[in-house]
Amino acid sequence: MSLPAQFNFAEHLFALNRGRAQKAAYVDDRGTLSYGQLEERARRLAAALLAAGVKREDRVLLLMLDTGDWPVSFLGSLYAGVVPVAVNTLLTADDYAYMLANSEAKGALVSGALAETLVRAQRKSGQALQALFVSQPAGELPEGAQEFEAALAAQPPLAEPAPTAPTDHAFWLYSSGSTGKPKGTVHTHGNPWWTAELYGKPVLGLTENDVCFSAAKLYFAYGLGNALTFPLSVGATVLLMAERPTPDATFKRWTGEHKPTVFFGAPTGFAGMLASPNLPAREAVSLRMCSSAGEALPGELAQRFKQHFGCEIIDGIGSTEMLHIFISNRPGDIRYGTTGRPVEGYEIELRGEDGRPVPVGEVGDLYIKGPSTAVMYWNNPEKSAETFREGWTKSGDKYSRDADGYYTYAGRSDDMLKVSGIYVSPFEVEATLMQHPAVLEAAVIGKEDADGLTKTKAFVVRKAGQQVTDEELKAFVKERLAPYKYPRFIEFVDELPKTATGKIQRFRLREREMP
Ligand code: 3SK
Repeated sequence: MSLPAQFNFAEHLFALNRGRAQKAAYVDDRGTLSYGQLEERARRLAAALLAAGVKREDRVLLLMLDTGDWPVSFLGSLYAGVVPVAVNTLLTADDYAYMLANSEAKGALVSGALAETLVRAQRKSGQALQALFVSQPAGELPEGAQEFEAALAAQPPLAEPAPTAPTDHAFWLYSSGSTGKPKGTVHTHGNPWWTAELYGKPVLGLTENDVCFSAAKLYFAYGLGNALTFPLSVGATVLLMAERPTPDATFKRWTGEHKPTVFFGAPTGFAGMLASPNLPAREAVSLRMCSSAGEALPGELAQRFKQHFGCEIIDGIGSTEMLHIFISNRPGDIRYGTTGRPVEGYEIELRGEDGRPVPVGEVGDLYIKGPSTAVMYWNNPEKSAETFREGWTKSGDKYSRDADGYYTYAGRSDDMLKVSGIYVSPFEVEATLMQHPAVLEAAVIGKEDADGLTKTKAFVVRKAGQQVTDEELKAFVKERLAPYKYPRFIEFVDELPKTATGKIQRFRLREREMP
């Protein structure tokens, strides 16, 4: 398998689907976008970016809810050789200010509902934007902005794709770490193609008859593969949902007019759905397969799901750095409670503290080698060198492998927590709790719930004579950080366990929480 010297991923997808111009590529809450419309709109968007003064290789922030305008923006940027920086829609103006400055974005593509936050971020960052396109504006347009539809209508479709190479920068996603700022993870035009060839087609076996629906949004590497790269690589149809993937919102799509055949979720979501009184009957849905990633899927959960729907959940692990899944179970070959076996085309090593591979059955640090690896973290040589080592990528997860080659998750190597499939830094939450005037100290750990899924728990020491409730502290964190980062449980304690040198012993708090 190899790619030609000139390869533009957007043009590759458009060319593949030119025979399906009338077929639905995307169905969102507003209507249907056919393959023909997707290409035309994306090429108009490409022309509009260039006309506004954005140049090839410039970055543009893509801050949009999951609607048809998201793939138009992403593919249109790629077509023009402009590099979209796809960002999480749940973050704060401070987060976006950092991302605008770090990426030196020359433009932004934003949903109306998020435009006000973006404008605040732009002011904070001082980053000048040549193009600001607002999709579905909620009110008056910000100064200098164009309405998305008007920007598209004003330009004919760009005639030719940028003559990019497979190794040219195509797009960024941000990856978070336990300390420091998020890292701009740079992917090439070739990388998404590899994820489709190595995983989307051979492992999931997607075809043009599938209707794909991903609870993980398009700005996540997982969602981007599920709801763009894979379905468009086979000519399938994608259902998009702008709202939060609550059980009821998901059930509405499962049982609606365009019933998905393949659903992509995360364990917390599957647990929530199975616990819901509104869980649809097997006959009401058309699911033939589900995929799970983001956190390890407890085997019992997958079995209960299979009993109810008769449909397997294929658990795997991927990363923003590798772009998609590199170890996975296979349809018809599932070992519950494990993440499965390496996806063909990727090499996996588990290394001990001495850097050598560990024997079968022992836990080691997970390293991956494969053709979809990110080029680097932008402008961050130190973190790039820590993660991308001589062709191998350190994932930050610990795993063991059994004699049959199946891999089982054994926790994180760093302090990051994964809550509902999204990374949360305990240090960031602790630092925010300590900004509260009544808080002296705080320590945040992961705590397993009854389904075996990780939730955040904060231990808080109040200042002498000060009062504050757990609900007040939750609200305080929600106001200052992305709302999903707030601690689900708070326990007030008199003191935190510490070493002789005053370091908090989080492991003692974790031990206390063990059943
Ligand atoms: O969380 C995962 O396992 C994952 C899967 C696919 C792509 C990206 C990620 C982080």
